[in-house]
Amino acid sequence: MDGLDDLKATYLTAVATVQDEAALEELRVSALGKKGEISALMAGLDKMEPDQRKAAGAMLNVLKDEIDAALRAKKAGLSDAALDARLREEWLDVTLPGRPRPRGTIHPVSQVMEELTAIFADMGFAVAEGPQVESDWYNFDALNIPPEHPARQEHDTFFMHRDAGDARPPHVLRTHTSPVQIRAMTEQGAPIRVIAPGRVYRMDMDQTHTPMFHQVEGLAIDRDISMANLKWTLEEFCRAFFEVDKVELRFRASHFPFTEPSAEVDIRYSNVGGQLRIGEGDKWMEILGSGMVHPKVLAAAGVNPDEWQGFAFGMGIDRIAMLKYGIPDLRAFFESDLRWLRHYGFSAIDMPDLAGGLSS
Ligand code: 2NM
Repeated sequence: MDGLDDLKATYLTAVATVQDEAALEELRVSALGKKGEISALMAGLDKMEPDQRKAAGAMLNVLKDEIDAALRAKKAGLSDAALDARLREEWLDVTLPGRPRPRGTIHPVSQVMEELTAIFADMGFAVAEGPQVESDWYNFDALNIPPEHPARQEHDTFFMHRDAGDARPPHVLRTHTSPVQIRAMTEQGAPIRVIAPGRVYRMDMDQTHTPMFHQVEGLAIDRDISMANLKWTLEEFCRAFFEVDKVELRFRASHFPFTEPSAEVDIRYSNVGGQLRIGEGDKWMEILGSGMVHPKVLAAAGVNPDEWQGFAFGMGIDRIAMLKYGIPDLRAFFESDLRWLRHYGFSAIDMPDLAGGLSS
């Protein structure tokens, strides 16, 4: 076996001068890989006489071990050097000040909308949306409120402009989100379970009313939905929303054009030194309106009232936000006062969900 010393010298020199791990790997393959130089020599042992083979085999093994050891040592050296280089490059000054929290906050109305969406989604309700400028058919007629119905006056409607001589009834700013439910029923048919949260408009402005406010309405239509399902759904919602173990609701017979029978719903609460507590005490507060959807309303939305029935309800979001978060004055909601927003606003980084606690 001539030339082994040369071979050894060549490889050891190459290993010593190689600059990076990729080139080192190439070197390993060309020496010790399956088709490498040393492997080829070892394969040649087969053709030797037994005595020769033994001596040559021993020498080749020594050579192989020496080159292997040199490769490994170099590899360790290169990766140490690479780590040192990274550590020099990727440093972090831990004495720098932390990043400030975002200055903006989530408005209590947005927070409450997210909360109630999470609760109703958990009960199988999808969110439906629709236009804020509505035709009077969707806002009134489809809801069993014909042109001369007194409810049209009670709604204090904002009317859009019509040119003089244009006899068509003007569009309106929607006075409730019910038109969204009519659209959802018309588009999807029955069975259906949706909530419609959003802005609504009525010409009213005092201590407890703003001309724009927020409402959420719910709708569940199937073959045998009853007032019992309505009661359970609303109780379950109130328990989750107000984050109390016990709530008590009281249904009072009432009247809406779009439901029959209709009920206004009160919730039990106490007032201890100005602190309102839901679910205890001897006071009742009206929080929503509800009922079984009127057959005429189902028919207007293309749903056969002989086959389908169900409940609907509506409540004011601003009011339940005030109630839950102890906000005393409704009008401050829409004044964009930064001090108020910082005080009553919510962190933008924790969105409400049922598993994480709604408002924690
Ligand atoms: C309420 C009270 C009772 C209601 C009815 C409907 C619809 F579109 F399905 F007919 N949506 N919401 C409803 C029923 C709203 O708010 C006080």
